[in-house]
Formats: sequence, C-alpha cells, structure tokens
Amino acid sequence: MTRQTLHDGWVLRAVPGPQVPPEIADQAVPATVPGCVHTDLLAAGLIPDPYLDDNENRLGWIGRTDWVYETTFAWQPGDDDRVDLVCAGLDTVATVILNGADIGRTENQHRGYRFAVGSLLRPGDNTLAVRFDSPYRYAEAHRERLGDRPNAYPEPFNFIRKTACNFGWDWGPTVVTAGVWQEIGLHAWSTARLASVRPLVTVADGTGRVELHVEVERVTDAPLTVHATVAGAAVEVTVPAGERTAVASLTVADPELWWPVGYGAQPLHDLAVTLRTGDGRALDGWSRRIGFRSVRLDTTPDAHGTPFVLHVNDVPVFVKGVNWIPDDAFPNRVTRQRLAERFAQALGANVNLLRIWGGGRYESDDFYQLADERGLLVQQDFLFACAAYPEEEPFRTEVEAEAREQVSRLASHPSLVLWTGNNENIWGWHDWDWQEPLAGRTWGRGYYLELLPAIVAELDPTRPYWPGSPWSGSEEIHPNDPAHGTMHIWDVWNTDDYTKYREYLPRFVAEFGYQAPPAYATLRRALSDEPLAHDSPGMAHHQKAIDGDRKLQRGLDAHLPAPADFDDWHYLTQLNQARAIQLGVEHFRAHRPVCAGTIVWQLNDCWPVTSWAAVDGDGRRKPLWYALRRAYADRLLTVQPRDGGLAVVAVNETGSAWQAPATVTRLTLAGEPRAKTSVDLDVPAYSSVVLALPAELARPDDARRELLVAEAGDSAERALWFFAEDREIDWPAAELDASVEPAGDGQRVRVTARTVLRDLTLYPDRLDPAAQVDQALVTLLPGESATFTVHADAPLDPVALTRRPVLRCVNDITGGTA
Ligand code: BMA
Repeated sequence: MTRQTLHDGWVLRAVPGPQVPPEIADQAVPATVPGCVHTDLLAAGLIPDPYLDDNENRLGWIGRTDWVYETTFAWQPGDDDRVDLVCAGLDTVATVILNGADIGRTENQHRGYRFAVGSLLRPGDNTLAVRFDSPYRYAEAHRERLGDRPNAYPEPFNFIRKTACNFGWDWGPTVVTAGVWQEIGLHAWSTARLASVRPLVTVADGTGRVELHVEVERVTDAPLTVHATVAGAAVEVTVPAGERTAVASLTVADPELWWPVGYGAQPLHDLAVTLRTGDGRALDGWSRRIGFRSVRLDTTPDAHGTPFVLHVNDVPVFVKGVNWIPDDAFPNRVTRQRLAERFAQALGANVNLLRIWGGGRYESDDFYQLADERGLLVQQDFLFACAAYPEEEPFRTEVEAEAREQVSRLASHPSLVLWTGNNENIWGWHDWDWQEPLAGRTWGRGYYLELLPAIVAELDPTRPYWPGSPWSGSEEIHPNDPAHGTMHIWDVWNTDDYTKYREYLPRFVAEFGYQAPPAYATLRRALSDEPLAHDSPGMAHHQKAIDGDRKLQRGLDAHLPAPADFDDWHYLTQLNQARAIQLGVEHFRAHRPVCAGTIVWQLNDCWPVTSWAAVDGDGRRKPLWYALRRAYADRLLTVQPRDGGLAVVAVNETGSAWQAPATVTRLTLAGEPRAKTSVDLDVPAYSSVVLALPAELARPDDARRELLVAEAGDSAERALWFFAEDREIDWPAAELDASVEPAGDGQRVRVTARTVLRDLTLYPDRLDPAAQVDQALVTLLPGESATFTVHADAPLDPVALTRRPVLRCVNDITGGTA
C-alpha cells in the first residue's frame, strides 16, 4: 500500500469569460494545493487583498468564473490491485480529469471523493486537472429549477452544498472561493482496505467499551481480519468472504475518564486498527486517540418547562460556551497553530464549549484533536443556516452522504458532545415570514426532524442530537421559547437595550451577542481611511450588520458619555460590548440550574470587521475577552437586581465548596463607606447562593455618586454595582499616578488611582501592533493600584503608555461629568 500526495506543480487558469479581467485571462497562475483561487491570485499579485479597504467589492467576478487547476505528476506502476485518486475535499462543483479523461463530477464541498484510476494512469508523466464551475451558476440554476426559498441574505448559498458564509454574512466578506481545499493524492492498494472505521465509545458502570464498526473495500474474496487495540485491550474479528462490514468490541475495565476542562483530566488512548489477510499480512491501518466518557442530554420536563442539561460522565456541566465561525474566509490559512492560539484564547476566557455554527464547516481533524486534548466540548451544527433549504434532488442525496461521512469521521472524538440540525432555520420558518413565499415547498424540515436524527441514531447513537439552534424540543412549542430547550436572544442587539437580558429566564442560551469594532491595530492594518471615523468608508465597509453603526450608537446613548472623537468612540463601543455580554452572562449564571448554559455569539472573526466577536480577525483580544474571562470564571460573584432590591449571588461552578468571608460595602465615588455588611460565604460545589441585601446597602443616598462593592476572600472575586448609568454618574475627572518599569521581556505599568477610575483599559496595540496586555476593564477606587503587564516586540514609550489614547477610563471621556 502506498500513498503519493499530489500537492505540487499546480497551476490555475480562468476559463475565458467577459467578467475575467484581461490581466488574468491568459495567465497560468501558480496554485497552492490545498488552497483556493483567491489566495493564489493574491500570492501572484494579480488581485488586491480582499480583506483591505473595500477591495472585496472588486473581486465578485471570481465566484462567477470557472477555474481549471492542473498539474503534472510522475507515476510508476506497481503490482497493486487498485490505484485510487483520493480527494479529501473539492470546493465545490468539480470535474476531475486525468490524462484527458473525465473521471468524475462532484458538487459537495463537505464530502471526500475517491476514484479508481489505475487504468488511466501511465508510466511517467500524467496530467491531472480539476475544473471548477462557478458556484453561482450552479446554485442559481438549481434555484431557478426548484423555485426560490427564503434566505436571510441575497445569495443562493442554500442551493449548493458549500460553506454558506463564503457568500458573505453579517460579519463576513463575500469571497466565493473555488479550489482543491483539502488533501489530494494517489492511494495504491491490494486485496482490501479500510473504507471507514467508526468507534462508538461508551462508559457504563465504570466500564469503557469501544464498539468498532469497520467497513472494508475489497477486490478479492479472501478472508480478512480486523485487529484492534486500545488501553491494553485487544480484539480480532473476521470479515468473512463476501462481507464488507464487521463489528469488534473492546472492553476496558475502569478506564481513566475523559473530562471537560474544569471537571478533570483529558486522558487519551491510542486506538489502533489493522486490517490483515487471513494469513496475517497487514493491508491497512487506522488509528485515533479516543477518550472514555459518557454524554447525555437531559431534557425531561420539569416545573419550569424543558431543561437542556448536558451531562458528561453523569455530571451536569454548566456550559460556558462561545460560538465558533470559520477562523478565516480562506480555510487553507487556518493552520493547526492558529487553531491552538484560538483555543488558548477560549480557555483563557474560561470557556468550556465551542459551538461550530452551521453556516461554516464541519471542523477539521486538527480542530477536534485540539479540542480532545484541551477538554473543550464541541457542539457541531449540521451545515444549514438562516435559510430555507430544498429537500429535492440532488440535495437530499448530497445531504445524506455528507452527514454519513461526517458523523462517521468525527465519531472518535470525545470532545464532540452534541449534534445540532441547523442554525435558526426552524425559527426562521416560524417567525421570519417564510411560510407564504414557500407556498408548501420544502424548506429543510425533513432534514432536521427526520433524516439527520435517523443518521445520528444509526451511525452514532452515543451522542445526542437536537434538531435546531434554537429548538424547544417539540413542534408544538415555539422553537425559541425561553422555557423550553435552547434559545437565541437577538432582540437585545437589534432593538432593545442590553439590560433586557434580565427579562429572560432561559433554560439555555445558545446565541446572544453584542457588537464592537476590532482592535485599533487591526483597523489600521486593514483600512486606509484618513481620518478613521465610525462612519468613514472603510469602517462602513467592514460593518456588515444591518444598521450596525446605528445600533452601536443606540447602545452608547443609553449608557455612556458621548464620545468626543474616534478614540473615545472606539473605547466606548468596545466597553459597551463587554458590559452587555458580562451583564447577560452574569444574569444567566445567577439563574443556574434553571439556566444550564450560555453560548456567547461569537468567539472569533474571519477577517478584520466590526462584529460580535471577542477576538478580532487579526487574533487580537477585544475588551470583551477580558470581561468574559471574569464572567465565565468558575467562581462568580455578582450583584443582581432581585425582587425590587439587590442581591449578591455567588456562583460556584467547581467541585468543592466555596467558603470565604465576604463583605458588601456601599460607598461614595471618593471611597467613603456609607454602609457595610459581612457574611461568611458558603457555596456548595456546583451551586449558587443568593444573599438579599438590606435596604441600607441596596438604596443609595445619591445614585449619581455611589457604588456597591462586594468582595469574597481576596479581591479577585469582586463585584461592582453602580446605581446609575455612566452617562448620569457624577464622575470626578480621572486622576492617577502611573509608573512604567521593565519586567522580564515586557513592561509593567502600575497605575495608582487618586480618584475612582472606571474601567481602566490599556491599549498597547496603539503603539505596537504586536503588543499585548494581561488585563483590561479594571475599576479602581481612590488609593487602589493595578499593574498591567505589557509584552511587545520592543520596549514601548513609557510616557505614551500612560496617556490617551493608550490608557483610558470612562471618567477621562470629557474630563469630568457628562
Ligand atoms: C445569528 C447567527 C448568525 C449571525 C448572528 C448575528 O443569527 O446565527 O447567523 O451572524 O446571529 O446576526
């Protein structure tokens, strides 16, 4: 058995057409495989960078063009029974041509393909070409044939099995790619090969079990054996002549369990499978690292409605999640290292679950391996988002094939704990005026409620399936009902103030988000606007949400002093995003266990853009990231309005009791205490306590000049409450002392407050795009100090580090009261 990758020597040509610019029309462009047309044209200097300014607008022709990839490779015949061309992923409508002969046509980015090509190969040089049809032409033809379907965007992504957000989204550019986007190569084999290996791993009564479903492809009837080992257990089964499948079971007594981060370790075991001939000759092998854990979803109706509680190893896990979108519009740029950085950012923000949103992709093996290693739980949506999808052919067959392949591919990963049928499509059918235009046409119901659950039940009954995000558990109940199953909260961003989060008592919030611009250095890299303004052309182009700028302004107006310039606007909008999400998360967590999880929209971005992300398109953390780290900490102290007054809620999402002396103080902005209470906090493992505050604490003498400070143990667990909005508070002009000193390979910025300093934030990327800081949004009372540690490529100017626009706080906005 030999494998030969075919990643070298590719060139790319545009099929002539009136839309193709003359400088590209006759070019043979060096092509990267795996890769895509956009990144090849960019590398060849033939197009401007689609991520900069409004270059995107001039590149729409790429998706309307047919493209041919071609390479020549050397091959020498061996004595193998079969030689296959294996394409792990083609994007999307492709004709594969070997030595001039068509060997196959594909139309699904989310599947792999294998073609037997032995009879077409010749000794010496061979030519392989892949012709990609314009995805628009394909999708529009199917739309024409089947009748249009409602869609949140004016693009035909629901008529092609291709990453939906590639056609643009409310955070993403329209860069409709084509290309050999995953590995491609020759696979020569004899007798038989492993066609698929699907390990179903369960744990019951402390015993681990691997039920191994093996499928072989064979060219002879000679007997075969499958041998498998894991964690000291071994098994061998025969695949009798004529049969293509076998099931082998491995039992591991008392395995060390795999846990989500925060709940235990992530032991992984090599599961090795070998296919042999009857006389023991090895033919093929497969191995993965698996983990022993059980997972189930508890949705048994209770007094509040229908819960949505994920249990791992029979322990209910409070989900502290973030939604994940493709980390780059060009997937070949998303390296394992980049994923590892993003995962480190998720873990650093105390996240324990990533939901892979249905407008993206079935994530890569690298993604899932990293999630397995780090203990990040994964929810994978099937790839349907924000549109009605046709169920007619060829789509039904494609969807079924894709789902079977992906459920099987991902079965080995302990991190994967939940499959979901789609993003917002059942909700869309209910609420987005779809039913009339659909006029009875298919819209995807059969996928979400019949086909996909049947496939998961057949191929991977170890994992729960939930028909949609959101979904209430029943067609009789509105899919976004807060009391039942999962919900998405979007009225806050779209129409209401973020304090409205407090009006919801959801069982599980699978999406809620609030926008802010990316880091300043990110804007400066991407935009040549001079000066930058909230509505300058580049800023406007890199804001894709309907009315986004106005919604940001609405949020500012409700809470914060008016920005005097772009620097103020940038800081305040970022601050408001952080405040909004922190308020939401703390409110929802304070209602555990009725609420069993929150998944913030969204962790990451795919290019430089104003969006709901916590980490921007250049990988820089926005202030939201720091707020999330606090709001998602295992131990959370928060002040919440309750029953017309105030309460301190202590949430303990750890396995041991949280016992600490706690104080709650009402004090003036000048730091003079007005009332104080002390209690001994005792929060059992995985629970919360609510301490109603007496009126002398909950009621200010002067709402514009006071705050509450709740502290437990050391001040790391500190919660603040202001009695008025920042724009109404009588802030003293910010006064502080600051010093900067070298610290290892960075600098330490020490700030001592002479007045209260509200949400002190340091933006070192203003001075060096590579600079990072370890904390943000620190509120100091007079006399208190904070130390920020900054890392940059070279030491930064100490004076600039302690001044505007680098060092900011709310009460420096107008130098005083608003
Ligand atoms: C939800 C998501 C995305 C979208 C986001 C922000 O609907 O599922 O489709 O990007 O809201 O509007």
